[in-house]
Amino acid sequence: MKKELIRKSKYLSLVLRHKPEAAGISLDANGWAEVDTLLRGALVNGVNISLAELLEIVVTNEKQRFVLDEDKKRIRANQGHSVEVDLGLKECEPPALLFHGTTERFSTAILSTGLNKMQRHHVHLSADTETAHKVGMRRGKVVIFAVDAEQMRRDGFRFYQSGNGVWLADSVPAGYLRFHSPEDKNTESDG
Ligand code: HQG
Repeated sequence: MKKELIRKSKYLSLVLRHKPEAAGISLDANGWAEVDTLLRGALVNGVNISLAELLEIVVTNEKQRFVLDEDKKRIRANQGHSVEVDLGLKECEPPALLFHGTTERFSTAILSTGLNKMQRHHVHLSADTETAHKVGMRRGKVVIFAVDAEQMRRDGFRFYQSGNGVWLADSVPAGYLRFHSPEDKNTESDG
């Protein structure tokens, strides 16, 4: 994606996940914003996004962060919110192992209190270590945890999948975590 579009995409993430007020708008209970209102609000706040650019961002975003409704009049973020919205996520059965990438400096805390959702609605997990690695890299030296999703399910924990395929959980207690070393046998991506 072009640099300029990436900048606009980041702004849309900010507005649609965390700070709708940055574009002078509010989201409905399910996280939707009217496209017209959003683009007008963004412009007033100094960010000029054309309708064509917005559509291009939705289609080409490498993580499919945004989705339009059927008549393309409303847009929302698929996941990652800190503002209170109900995405209507359905419970799904995860693969036996899921992964979480983070940074070394958080690992002691994580091993003692488990994975917590922090500012977001859920703990974010992936089915492959490659994605976990990318997520962890954002913060420094990467550490990947393997999550025993199979045992968690048996113990009654719920999992959800966002519209763009991110696995979500309310929390992961430390007992279901172990360090994943690159030599370990992996699922899909390395297999
Ligand atoms: C850590 C991006 C200390 C957790 C990414 C993470 C992802 C703890 C940070 C998506 C902890 C929260 C989500 C504990 C968790 N003690 N630290 N007990 N429990 N943490 O950004 O998973 O580009 O909210 O390990 O690519 O890093 O925005 O979560 O490091 O998919 O679409 O607390 O955000 O996607 O950070 O990233 P985040 P995340 P987008």
